[in-house]
Amino acid sequence: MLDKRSPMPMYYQIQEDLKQRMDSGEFVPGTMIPSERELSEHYDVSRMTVRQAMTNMVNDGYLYREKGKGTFIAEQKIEQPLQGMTSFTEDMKQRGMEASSRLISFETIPATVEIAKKLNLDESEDVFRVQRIRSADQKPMAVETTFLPVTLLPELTEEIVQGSLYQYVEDKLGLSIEKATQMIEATVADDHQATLLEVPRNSAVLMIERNSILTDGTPFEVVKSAYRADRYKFISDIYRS
Ligand code: 16G
Repeated sequence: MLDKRSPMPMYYQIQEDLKQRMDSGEFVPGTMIPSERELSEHYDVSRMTVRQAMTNMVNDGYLYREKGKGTFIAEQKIEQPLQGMTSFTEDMKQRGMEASSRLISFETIPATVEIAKKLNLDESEDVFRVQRIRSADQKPMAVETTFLPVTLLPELTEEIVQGSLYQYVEDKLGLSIEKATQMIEATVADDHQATLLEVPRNSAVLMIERNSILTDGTPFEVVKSAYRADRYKFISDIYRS
């Protein structure tokens, strides 16, 4: 089973074996994995070694523990490429998942100094502030707070933002979205975010801010999103030129 002469540590080989069994479909999300004792017998290693492998896999989000019950296979994380400027609706569709939005708030507010600067507006000019929970197959993935200039999208309604914002901007308004600057930061969910994302308070979340502009250079959105770190990982190809 494990190669005891390999320079790869035993715990690492166990992790790889368990991941392979997850990929092959032997262990589906929600399945309880065998106990530490059973695994140590199965792999013929100490319980300490099994524990090390389990702890690493819990920390990496492959497994989760439930107090008094056991250790279970977690949902595989969504791998989100960082290259293309796609919308949440498009991302989910591409994966064969159904995107949905639950509107938390929709209001018109005077732009703060920060938002005015980013949207190239005068201070106190009106902006829409839209807060949505973005879900994939009915499971919450992110809480998204979007700021949009009222002058650019004067007819925006609550109904529109329950569908795809990018589809509305491009297909209905005929505007052309060019690019965005995106920042990713690690934080923990505050009480409000934790409730909306259905995770325990202080769970890891990835805060992503996207500042987007149209082809004529007009900034059209500032979006601050909190993504569940247990459900998402971001990948990019990089080149050494
Ligand atoms: C993504 C974008 C967000 C954009 C939204 C539009 C990130 C971090 N954010 O969630 O900036 O407003 O897509 O999605 O990728 P929609 O067209 O489905 O409303």
